[in-house]
Amino acid sequence: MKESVDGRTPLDTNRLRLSKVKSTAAGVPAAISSMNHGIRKMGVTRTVQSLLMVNQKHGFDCPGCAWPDPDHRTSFEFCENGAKAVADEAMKAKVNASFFEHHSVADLLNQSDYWLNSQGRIAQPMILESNATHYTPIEWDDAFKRIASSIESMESPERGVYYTSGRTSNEAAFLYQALVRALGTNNLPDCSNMCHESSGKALTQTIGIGKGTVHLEDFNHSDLILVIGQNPGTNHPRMLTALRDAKKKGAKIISINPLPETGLKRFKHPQDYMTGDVKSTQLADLHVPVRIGGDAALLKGVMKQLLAMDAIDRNFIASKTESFEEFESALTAQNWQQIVDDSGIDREVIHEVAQMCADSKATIACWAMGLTQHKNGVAVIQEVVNLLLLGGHLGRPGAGVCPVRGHSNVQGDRTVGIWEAPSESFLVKMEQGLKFEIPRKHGYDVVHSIHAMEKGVVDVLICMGGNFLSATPDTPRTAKAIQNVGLTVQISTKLNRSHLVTGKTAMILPVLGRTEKDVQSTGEQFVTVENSMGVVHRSKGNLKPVSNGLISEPYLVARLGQLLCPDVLDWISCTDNYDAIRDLMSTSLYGFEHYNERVRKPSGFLLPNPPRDSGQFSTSTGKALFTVHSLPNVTLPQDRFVLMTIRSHDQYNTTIYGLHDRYRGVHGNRRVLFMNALDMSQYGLKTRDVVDITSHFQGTKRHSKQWIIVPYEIPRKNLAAYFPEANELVPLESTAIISNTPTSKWIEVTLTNPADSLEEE
Ligand SMILES: Nc1nc2c(c(=O)[nH]1)N[C@H]1C(S)=C(S)[C@@H](COP(=O)(O)OP(=O)(O)OC[C@H]3O[C@@H](n4cnc5c(=O)[nH]c(N)nc54)[C@H](O)[C@@H]3O)O[C@H]1N2
Ligand SMILES: Nc1nc2c(c(=O)[nH]1)N[C@H]1C(S)=C(S)[C@@H](COP(=O)(O)OP(=O)(O)OC[C@H]3O[C@@H](n4cnc5c(=O)[nH]c(N)nc54)[C@H](O)[C@@H]3O)O[C@H]1N2
Ligand SMILES: [Mo]
Repeated sequence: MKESVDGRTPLDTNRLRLSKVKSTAAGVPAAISSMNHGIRKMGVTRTVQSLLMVNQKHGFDCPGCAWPDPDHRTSFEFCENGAKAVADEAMKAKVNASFFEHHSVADLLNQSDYWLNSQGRIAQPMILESNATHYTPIEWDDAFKRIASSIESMESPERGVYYTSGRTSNEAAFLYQALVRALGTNNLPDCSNMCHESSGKALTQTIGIGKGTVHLEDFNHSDLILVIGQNPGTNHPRMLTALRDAKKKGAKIISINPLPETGLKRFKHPQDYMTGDVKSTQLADLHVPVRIGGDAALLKGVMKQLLAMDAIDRNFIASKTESFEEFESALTAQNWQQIVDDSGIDREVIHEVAQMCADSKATIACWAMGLTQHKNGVAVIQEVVNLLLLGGHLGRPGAGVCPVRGHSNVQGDRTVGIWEAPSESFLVKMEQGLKFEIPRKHGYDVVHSIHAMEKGVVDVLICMGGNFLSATPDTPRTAKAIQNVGLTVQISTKLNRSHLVTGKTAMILPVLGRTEKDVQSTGEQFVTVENSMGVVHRSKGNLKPVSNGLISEPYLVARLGQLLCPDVLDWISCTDNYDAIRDLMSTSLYGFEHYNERVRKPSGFLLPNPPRDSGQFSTSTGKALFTVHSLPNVTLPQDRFVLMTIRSHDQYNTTIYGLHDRYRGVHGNRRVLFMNALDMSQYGLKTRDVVDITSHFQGTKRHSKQWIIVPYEIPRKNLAAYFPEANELVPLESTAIISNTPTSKWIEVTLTNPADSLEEE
């Protein structure tokens, strides 16, 4: 079992090719790569048809990431990796009854994640009966009846768990949470629990809203942009355009990252070649190679220096914030040596950062998983808030916090109710709209759900998208936990490992993707999504669905609702015309008044955001809060390293598009372990040596075999490997304080070479 749950690619060291790390992102290779992916997977016509509609006002929202669209759009409003996401969704539907007839689940488990995804779209609903070796077809009606009867026979509603991944539209997510709450539980874990949960928690406590406060236009008015723990060249390529434009208007950029990520060095917009402009733009003015987990120390250093220089906005602090005195005295007591040791950054560089902060009248701080997936994820983000508060950089044009979201609608899903720990005021409003009583007890998040499955107290797991098994930590253990569940249902577009490691009975229910036409009884529908900056807008697919066997996510939820709780909503007429769902959202959600009307504006509308709109903070005192946190313990025992799990350029989370990581110069193999060359020489390791990794957490060990060493510019004692292959090393109990996010960027490990470990056994 252990060998087959981790999605490994075959360890063939000969297939690994190493090339020079790229210094410029995008450019011609990116344009070629996106066209090639498209044409190979969906043919020329669909490539042109689909790519010209990505992120257009009347087109569909790119399923790639949550980066917003500019008001004045070109006809190429997509990036290389967005194009890959589109091509991947628009692939032919070949995963059908005959596919499953030819491949048993056991056979499929021996295939890599890359192979599974490349088989094409799932064409029809399938069921894996208890003890069966193969999936067999099931009619939609029967599938709904079987699910409803499993849910109805549960002893209590809490024995059902309902996961959501962040591609789900607002309409589908809203109906889904209504159904789950009507069933009597708040068990609504989502991918956000593993992603920006730390950001939401950190910001709600300090500035009164769990979202970013900047708009795309702010980038054009900023003096300084900090990009912390984020790799936009790969994960948010369109952000590079915003950074380039900001640069042209005079902004400075600082990148804070253990790795010198290519996208932050130089950037070339592929479109510029058409206008004869061949120059690339240098992006980061300063790269600060902080140690993994060293950001809190670094930020404290910068703030200590700003205090020493008296480069702070005392008016803002006095009128808009509280708890500054406690903050100031704690920072004064913090010693410099620990700051330098823990961050791995010299005082001169810290001064340089502080000077750039002091010179800026408008600073934006962007971040992503490099901050959130740490034990102190919430605290370190609150240090970012402290830094901005010191200079008054909230509620001012060109300034603010910018957590850069991942999945294209992860922020919207939370706004409309995918939330396992909803606030009282949120539920009161929801009850006003839905007109039924909602339970108050908080539900399971992702990690709690796995614990519950492990304990055997979950009968039904339904996943609205995503890949629960591979995205979550501790893979072999999570696999076992899932196998305790009675029925697991995956609502999916593409084949993944969660279809193969299942509950006693399992179903795959295939749905329409973002790019496809959604026709209901009253005609073609559109859905709505919210981007990373709180803009809500329409998304409408234009491609012919890849199979007649597909239904839409909202309709799927409505069919279940009709069977399980027909009295609470008129489920089916809601989905005849999605305007009815949106009318319901208008009365059930704050800020959604006249939703149908406002969302029809070509660029959508902005949700309320008090810090941005009026410089107000909706905290209990109406002021933004300075917070004090002690530094996390980042000292490593001798011979231990810290491992971060990161994304390659050819993947979308657990979906592996290819085996290359072009910018980092790694080709043909994903089982690589990036290591500092000095550490390699200290431990007698050479390039392409193969090692086994053991992670250590509170006396427990987890093992992962066969990783190929690749020398890389990474701080000493720091290592990096790709997610999801490395997830078997992430301990389920190792989570962030308050947000409970798995610490996927801080895994303490030792390395052994396979020959030694054989001797040990
Ligand atoms: N093409 C593509 N686009 C995507 C995704 C994808 O998989 N593929 N995933 C989407 C999703 S869901 C998300 S959440 C985002 C993720 O976007 P990112 O957060 O950019 O993704 P990661 O690869 O996890 O990269 C984290 C970065 O943090 C750095 N880092 C790690 N530890 C630390 C630390 O302790 N301190 C600092 N300062 N830096 C650190 C790493 O070197 C790396 O550059 O991207 C979204 N967009
Ligand atoms: N070690 C480690 N673990 C991590 C991370 C990390 O950095 N390191 N990152 C975490 C983060 S930030 C996130 S967001 C999670 C991601 O966790 P998930 O969101 O659960 O995972 P994805 O890989 O994005 O899900 C891919 C699957 O979604 C389905 N899918 C795609 N589009 C659609 C659609 O339109 N509708 C439906 N119904 N299904 C669709 C396809 O079947 C595809 O196989 O992983 C987390 N796990
Ligand atoms: Mo994410």
